[in-house]
Amino acid sequence: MVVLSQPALDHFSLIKTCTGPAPDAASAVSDIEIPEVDLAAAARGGRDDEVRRLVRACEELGFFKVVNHGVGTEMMGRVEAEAERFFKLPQSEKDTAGPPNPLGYGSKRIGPNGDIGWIEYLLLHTSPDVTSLNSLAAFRVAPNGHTFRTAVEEYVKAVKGLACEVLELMAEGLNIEPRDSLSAMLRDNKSDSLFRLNHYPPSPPELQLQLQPFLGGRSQLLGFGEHTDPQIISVLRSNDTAGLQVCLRDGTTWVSVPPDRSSFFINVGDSLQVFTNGRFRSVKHRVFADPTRSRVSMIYFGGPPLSQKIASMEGLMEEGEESLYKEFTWCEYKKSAYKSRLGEYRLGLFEKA
Ligand code: GA4
Repeated sequence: MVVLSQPALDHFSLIKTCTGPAPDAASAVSDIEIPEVDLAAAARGGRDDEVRRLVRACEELGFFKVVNHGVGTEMMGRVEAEAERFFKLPQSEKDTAGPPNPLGYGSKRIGPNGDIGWIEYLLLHTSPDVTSLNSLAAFRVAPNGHTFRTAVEEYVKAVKGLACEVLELMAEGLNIEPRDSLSAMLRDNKSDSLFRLNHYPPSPPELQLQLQPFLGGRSQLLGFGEHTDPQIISVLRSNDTAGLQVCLRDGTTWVSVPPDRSSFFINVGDSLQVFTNGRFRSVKHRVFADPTRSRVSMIYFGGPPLSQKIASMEGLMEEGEESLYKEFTWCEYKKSAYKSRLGEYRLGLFEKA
């Protein structure tokens, strides 16, 4: 029998939290197809079909996959490779780029309110004026700091362009004028957008053995607990390791998302739910770590400037339709999000009675 020392026991009680909900609390189903939007087809003449597909996906699931997007796979690979090199560094070196407050390097602790996951990550701001400040530590520690930083900058630029293209298709589908009403918030120099690199290490067999009583027959640790993203839109790309699950509108059925390293996955965020007065759904999602393989994901969170008013957009309200939400700014929502636990329904505080 393995006897755990005191630091190992502390570590163990922390990790016990990563066992997540009992497997029977919510059933994961994998036979539902993730909707797909083809950007090349949209550019070629199949625009109306793709726009319709996109709107339906945002209404029904708040999540879809984008294929034929034109972002170079080499560029994606470069960020992934540099991120892997960073995450392979000794813990003591990585720790000099943290703890996240909320930006920087983090391990196991997610956000400021006690959420734990089987994960380590780098969280960076993407605005031109602040990137240099908060990203410096991580890029200084990284073996190939300059290359890493350049790869991230190139990638973020490309993926921001993609997010804007998608937001413009959404505006078209919703008949919002002008077409750049949503994308302009990301293009704004003051846009409060983030970039996150996540590494979900495989869960070691010894640990799994110790955690068996808490895993309830499941072989996976919870990497990132269920939550919705507070921003407007999130653009995710991962390596070939599975783990991401999205929740259907019923709030209890989970769908496993088959990984696809050459495509992007789009999440509708809370702010977009409000802009569309609830028509588009902010999608609840979570990630399980794989027992044997590392998962690396990179996510761009497109957010508005801090002073931006988040309210239902005039153009898409039907006659007599009332706004479901009170008025608030992105700054107010962000502050409130950072006071919440990961899995909370954060928009609840801003709903009209
Ligand atoms: C979820 C989406 C993004 O990853 C994130 C997360 C943030 C963090 O990890 O610091 C939060 C989480 C996210 C929502 C509620 C708060 C803030 C952790 C947490 C408990 C970077 C974001 O913007 O909000």
